[in-house]
Formats: sequence, C-alpha cells, structure tokens
Amino acid sequence: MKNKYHISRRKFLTGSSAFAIGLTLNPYKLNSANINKLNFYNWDDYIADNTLTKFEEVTGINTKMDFFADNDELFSKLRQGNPGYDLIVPSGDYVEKMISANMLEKINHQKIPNINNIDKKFMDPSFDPGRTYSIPYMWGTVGIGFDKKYLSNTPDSWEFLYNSDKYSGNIALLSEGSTVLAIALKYLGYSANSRNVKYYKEAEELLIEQKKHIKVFAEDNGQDLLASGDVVLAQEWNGDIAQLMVEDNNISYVVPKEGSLIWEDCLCIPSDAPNIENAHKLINYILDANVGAEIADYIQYATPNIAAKNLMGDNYIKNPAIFPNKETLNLCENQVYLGEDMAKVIQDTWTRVLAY
Ligand code: N2P
Repeated sequence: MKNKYHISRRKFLTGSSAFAIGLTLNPYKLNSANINKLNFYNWDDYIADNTLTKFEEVTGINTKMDFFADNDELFSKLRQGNPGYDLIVPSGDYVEKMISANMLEKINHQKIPNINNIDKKFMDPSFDPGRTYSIPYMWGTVGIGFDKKYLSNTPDSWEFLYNSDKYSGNIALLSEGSTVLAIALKYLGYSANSRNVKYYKEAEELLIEQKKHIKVFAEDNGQDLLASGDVVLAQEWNGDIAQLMVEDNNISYVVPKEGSLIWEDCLCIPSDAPNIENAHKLINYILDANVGAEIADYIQYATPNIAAKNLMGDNYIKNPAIFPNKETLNLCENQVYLGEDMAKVIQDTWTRVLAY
C-alpha cells in the first residue's frame, strides 16, 4: 500500500516546517516579557507559511511557534502553569473548559478593530457568550480521509473505522480522546454530547474490540499517513484532508452517514501570557481580510472571516470538504464541553482504551 511518489504538502514544505522546528521553544526559557516577542502555540499546518514573517515585517514582533497535537496536549501543558505562551488555539469545548479553570485572559475587543470582519453569527457562541475570551479562527468537521486508489466505494460509515476488520491495520483514528469517543457515540446512534455513562461504556467496549485493527491514534498527522500510504482510512479534521486534495485527485473526504462533530477553533490568550499586547496585535493581523484569505487558502479550513471569504475563489467556497452542505451539517452536532464530571468519565474511559 506504500505510495512512493506522493509528496505530502507538509513534506513538500519542509523548508517552512524546518524553520518552525528550528524555532521550537524551550518552555523553561519563555517566561520573560519582551516588547518584540510573541510565543504562539498552534496546531501543525494551521497558518500560512508566510504569515508570521510578514507580521514581523509589519510590526517588528518576532513570533516563535510551537505545535500541539490535540486539545488534550494543549490543555495539560497549560494546566501545569503557562510556560510562556501568548497565543493558543483551543477548540470551543476546550475554550469553555479553560474558562472554567481560569486559564484564559480576557480579550480587549477595542484592540482588535478587524473583529468587524468576523461573520456576526460567530460572535455569541454558547461556550463563550459575547466572545470575552476567544476569537473565532476556523471551523470544520471530523470525517474520513481516504485514497480512492485503494477503495472501490466511498467509506460513508464510521463502521469501517470503529467496527470492522475490512481495513485492518490500515486505519488511523485521531489521538484526541474526547473526539474519538464522541464519534463512537454517534456511530452507536447516540448524541455525541450524551451524558449517559452507560453509552460511554459501550463506546469503550467498541473501541477495545476494534483496537487490534487500528494502526495508530494519529497526533495531527493522519493526512501524512494517508499520503504516504501507511493507512488507507484516516479519521481527520476536514482541512487537513482538503490540503492533500489540492495536490492529489485520488484523495477524498467524507462525513459518514451516522453524522459527526462540528468544531470551532479559537484564538485565545492564556493566563499569565508575558506578551498580551503582542497577542492582540497578532489576532488583529490574522483577522485582516487579505491575511485571513492567505491563511484560508493555505490551510483549506473554513474561515468565519467574511471579508477574507469574499476574496476567495469557488474552488474554496464551493468545496464541500471545506464548507459542508446542509444535509451534512444536519447530520452533525456541535462539540460541547460537558462539565468536569463528564470530562472525568471521558478521560477515564479513554485511558482504559489506550491502556488495553
Ligand atoms: C490542523 C488541525 C486543526 C483542526 N492540523 C482541529 N481543530
């Protein structure tokens, strides 16, 4: 199943990745405030390759970027005390979790005039009413990335990943426990946001049974595994697959018929950030129409920035892998934070799945 000739976008862009890796932070050296510095903790492949260089040209602020693989890694890193990050990108459910744990600074909207570019329907989410602590960055779905070279039919059911030996050894699930479990609930016919502990037990049994067929719980690199032929089916965030689809016509993305999750990632300033002013400046820069369009074009995720979206072509706006159609959206549920007690149930369930 190895696909020798394919060069993934990430590998293709080794120059920029190497640049980022070269700047990888030593967290223990981050703590000082510096008028010309900014420490950004982001997902991989989640900003255009030139955004931070251009930001430095315009503002003189040098930004270093580190990467986390999922919300759990981001949360546990910050939970131990902010090692010096100024800007982070949690998903909405984790925004709420971090607000309740006093882990976020308030954002001063006065310092972000480009906030007017954001579609108003994003400005009052239940996880952060009035946007006191978070600014919308991108939104999307979780689905299945697959390579048509190896599949005769579209894998339009989670069954192929959660309850089947058909692609044994060629499956990647995400490493984010809350997401993998929420989708297991969906597959079992329950709400992704259920509070019924019995359903989590069923999901646990399902995953433990299926585990022998799963190659890896991928740490935000499912698209690379798909591109290299290491797996045939990858549970992934849509844009990561849409990035591959730009280069390779054989790659496709589907939201299965049982439905899935809708998430929204946000720009947030963690508590005790040393360079809060600079974080506001980068947020405002990212929300500029042209900058936002460059980022959206590069990362192939759906932007809530209307001014940026208006600059994009049909291959972006009309791409159903990026902007799901109504029927698909109707199958999906927003991923929400269920409170501390359920978070513990979810975490304990996931620990047992991983340990099995
Ligand atoms: C980027 C993944 C970001 C989307 N590689 C997940 N919230």
